[in-house]
Amino acid sequence: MAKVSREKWSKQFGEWFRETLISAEIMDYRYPIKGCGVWLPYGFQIRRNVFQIIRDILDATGHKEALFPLLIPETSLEKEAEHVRGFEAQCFWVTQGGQKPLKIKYALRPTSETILGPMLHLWIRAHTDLPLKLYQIVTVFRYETKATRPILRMREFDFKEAHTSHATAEEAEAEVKEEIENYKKFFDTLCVAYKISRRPEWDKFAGAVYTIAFDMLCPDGRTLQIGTVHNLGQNFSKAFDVTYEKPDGTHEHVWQTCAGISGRGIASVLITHGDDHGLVLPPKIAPTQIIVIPIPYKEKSETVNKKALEITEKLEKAGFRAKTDTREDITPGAKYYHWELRGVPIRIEIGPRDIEKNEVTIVRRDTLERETCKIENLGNELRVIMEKMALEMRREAWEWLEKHTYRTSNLEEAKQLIKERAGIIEVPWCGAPGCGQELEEIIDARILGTPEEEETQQEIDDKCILCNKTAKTLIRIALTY
Ligand code: 5CA
Ligand code: ZN
Repeated sequence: MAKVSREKWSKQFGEWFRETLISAEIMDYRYPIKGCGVWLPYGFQIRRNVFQIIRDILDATGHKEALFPLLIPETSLEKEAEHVRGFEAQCFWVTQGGQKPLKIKYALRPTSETILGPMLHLWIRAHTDLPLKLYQIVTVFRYETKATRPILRMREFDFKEAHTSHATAEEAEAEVKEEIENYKKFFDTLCVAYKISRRPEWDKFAGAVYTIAFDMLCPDGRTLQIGTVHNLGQNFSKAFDVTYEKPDGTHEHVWQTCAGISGRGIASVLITHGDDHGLVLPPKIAPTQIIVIPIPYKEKSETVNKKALEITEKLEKAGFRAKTDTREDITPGAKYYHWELRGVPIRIEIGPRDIEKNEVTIVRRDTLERETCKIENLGNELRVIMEKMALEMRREAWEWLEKHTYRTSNLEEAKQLIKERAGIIEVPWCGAPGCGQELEEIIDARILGTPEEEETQQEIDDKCILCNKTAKTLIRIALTY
C-alpha cells in the first residue's frame, strides 16, 4: 500500500471530511440543532491534546486562564458601535427568564470583548496592573447564515480567546507580534502550513483597528481561516471606560488586543494530513501514539498476546501513549483498518516468528512504510521515528502549500487559476479599497489580505493588476470557506 496522494481525493474533500468525522469517531453533527455537534470521546481526546498545546504556549508567555460568563446584556454589547454592528445579527438572544420576558435581553457570547469590558473597568487602576493578559477556552455562539459545516462553520463552537490590556500602543503592537509568534508555534506543532495575512479594511474584526489572520489551504483549493489576532486599539477601553493612572497622575485608556482560535485549529490537522485511509495524527496530539497488534498463529495466540501486552507496558513506562488491541473477534487486518482510520501514528505488529527473533515490525501511519526493529531498541527507535514523522509531516504540508501558491500580474491568469481552484494567488495591488473590492467581484474570490510574513515585506516593483497604477503591496486572493 503506497501513501495515497491528497490530490486524488481533493475532489471529494467535503465528503471525506464529513464521513471521516463520524467513522473515526471525532464528532457527531446529527444533533437536532443545526450547527451544533458532539465531540465524541476519541475526538475529545484529540481536542484536549490540541488545547493543551495552546495552553502551554499561552501560559509560557504570561497569559492567565480565566472563565467569564456566557451571557451578555444587550446594554454591554451595544457599547462599541462597530462591534455591535458586526455581531448583533449573529447573536442568539435570550429574551425570557422562565415565563417572564427579560427587561434587558441577553446575547449568548459570540466572542467576549464586551464581557471583559465591565470587569476590566473595575480591575484596572494603575500602570502596575498592566499588562493584563487573560484567556479562556469556552464555546461561543454565532447565528451563522452561511451553510454550516461540521467543525468548520458551527453555530456553537470551541473557542480559545486571549484578551490583553496594555499601557501603551507600542506594547499592544508588540503583543500582536507575540500572539502571531504563539500561533506560528501552535500550528508548527500541529504540522499545519499557513499563510499570515493582514485582512483588508473591509474584512477586519468588528471593533478592531486591524486584523491579522492565519489561513490554511484545504485540498479542494479553498482557504480556511484558522486563527486571528486583532489589535483593538482603544476602541473597547473607551467604550467601557477602562483607564489606568500613569505615574504622573494622569489617566489613559488602555490599549488592547485579542486573539482567537476555534475548533478549526483541530480540523486543520485532520484536513492537512488525512488520506484515503482516514486520519493521520502527528504523534504529539494522538490520543494513542502506538497501537500494538498481536498476530496470533494457531495455538500460539496466548504467547503472542502476552508478549504484545508486555511490550505495551514497557512503552507506557517509557512515556509513550501505547495500547494493545487484544480483541479476539476481529482479524489483524480489520485492526489495521480500524487504527489507520483513527490516525494512530505507529503500528507495531508482532507474531510468533518475531518473538523467536526478538523483534517486531513497525509501520508508520503517514507513509505506511514498514521496518523491523529489535525489541530491546524499540523505545529509542520509536522516539527517532516519531520525531522524523513530525518533521516530514510538517515539511510535506509546507511543500504542498507552496506548490499551490501562485504569483501573477496577469488578470486573466489569476481568474483562470481561481476557476481551476488552484490555490492562493498573490497579485500586485495599488492599495485602493475600490480596486480590491472590484477585484473580488471580477475574479469571484475573496481577498485574504496583504502578506504579513517577514520574508514578504520587501518592496515590489510592479503595477496594480487592476488599475495599472504603481503597486504598493501584494495581495492574496483565494476561494474561501
Ligand atoms: N475576539 C476575536 C478573537 S478572540 C474573535 O472573535 N475573532 S474571530 O471572529 O476572528 O474568531 C476567531 C476564530 O474563530 C476565527 O479566526 C475562525 O478561525 C474561528 N471561527 C469563526 N467563526 C467560526 C465558526 N462559525 N465555526 C468555527 N470556527 C469559527
Ligand atoms: Zn489598483
